[in-house]
Amino acid sequence: MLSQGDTYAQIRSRKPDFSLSRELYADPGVYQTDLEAIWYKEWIFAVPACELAKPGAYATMQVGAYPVVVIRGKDMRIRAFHNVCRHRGQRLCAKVSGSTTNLVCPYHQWTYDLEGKLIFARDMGEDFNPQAFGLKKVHCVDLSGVIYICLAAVPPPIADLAKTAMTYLAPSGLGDAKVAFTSSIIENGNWKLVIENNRECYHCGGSHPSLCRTFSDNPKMGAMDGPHSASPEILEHWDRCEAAGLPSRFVHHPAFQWRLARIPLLNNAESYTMSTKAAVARRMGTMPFNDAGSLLMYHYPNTWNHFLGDHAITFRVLPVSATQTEVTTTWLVHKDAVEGVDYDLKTLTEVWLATNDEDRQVVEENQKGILSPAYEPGPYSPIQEEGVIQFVDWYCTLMADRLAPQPAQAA
Ligand code: 3BY
Ligand code: FES
Ligand code: FE
Repeated sequence: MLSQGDTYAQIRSRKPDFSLSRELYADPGVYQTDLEAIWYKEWIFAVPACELAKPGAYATMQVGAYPVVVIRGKDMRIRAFHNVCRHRGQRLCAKVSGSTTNLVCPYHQWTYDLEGKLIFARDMGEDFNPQAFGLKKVHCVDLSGVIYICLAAVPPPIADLAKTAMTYLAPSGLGDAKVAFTSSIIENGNWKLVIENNRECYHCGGSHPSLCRTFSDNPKMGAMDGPHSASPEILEHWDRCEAAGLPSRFVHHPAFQWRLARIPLLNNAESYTMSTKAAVARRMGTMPFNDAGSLLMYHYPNTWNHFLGDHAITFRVLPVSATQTEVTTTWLVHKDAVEGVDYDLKTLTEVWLATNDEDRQVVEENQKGILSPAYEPGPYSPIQEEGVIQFVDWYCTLMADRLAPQPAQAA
């Protein structure tokens, strides 16, 4: 098991533009360091806001060692708390999601309101001060319809992403959306292999027959160089969309922690369906035409998203162990769209359910090969895997910064 110092040494000695060492993808000590240096410090995508439609609606998630509950208050604000009772530490909500008027601990029924205030604790004596035992808060922001949480005491800046999300996501109508379907799977692979796999389409032709009906595997769809340097078809798409009021141009964080861009689908496809036509008749937001493509948004370490004219899909990645990762996919449609009338659930979900399963298989086989003593890091394709190079660079730079030995303080 690698210490933080050993992990730092592995990061420092990695060969640029090559895949990482086996330890960085599999060692339990590295996994622990990933949790502490990244997962407990960065903003993490939690849920689409519309999943918590009414006051009292909640969703739980596990970020490393931390159980978290995200809940909508009576004031309609969404907040996040450590999902841990302040009495003797029971996990408060065991369910993945639900709805409640107050958060009642199942052990001795200490009761918290939706703002986390302790409002009932039986027989605690005269001196007991309930105000001192409210739920512990977790930072929580609503980025124009997607909820992010951060476990750090002082979270990293999010203002730039919040501003970009406000303009880019507005036409997608997330404020008037509802959840049509959720799928949660465990992939037997390290979280970094899951993200790496998502950041390239080198594997798409060989793995994703149904996605490839509508999603171009042109590497420039996933990793553009800038707002003016994409391929001609993308530039043309941006011009057309922006003329119609849809922010579309490639925009990214300076170290590529996040990126948004609206890409065209193949042959003017409308949606990720087998037929290439829209899956949902009741459209979302204010998209001016059916073939506006997909607004791609990723944010490291844990999400990628597709926002289309007829539906949206969010993906949430959470690490479970050094070699296990949970991937939760949520399909959103207009809140007034009626299943069986405006959309058929199979038509809506089949392409990405298949794609996720195909990605699970490649990630699992990737992990198995990496576990072999014969594995050695191999070169990424500069043409096809620019997005992977960007992700691995982001990861290594951040880890190196956070793990660097601190200079000794002068006495
Ligand atoms: O979800 C994405 O962003 C796509 C789909 C397949 C690979 N990736 C670039
Ligand atoms: Fe929650 Fe006792 S542990 S009420
Ligand atoms: Fe894939």
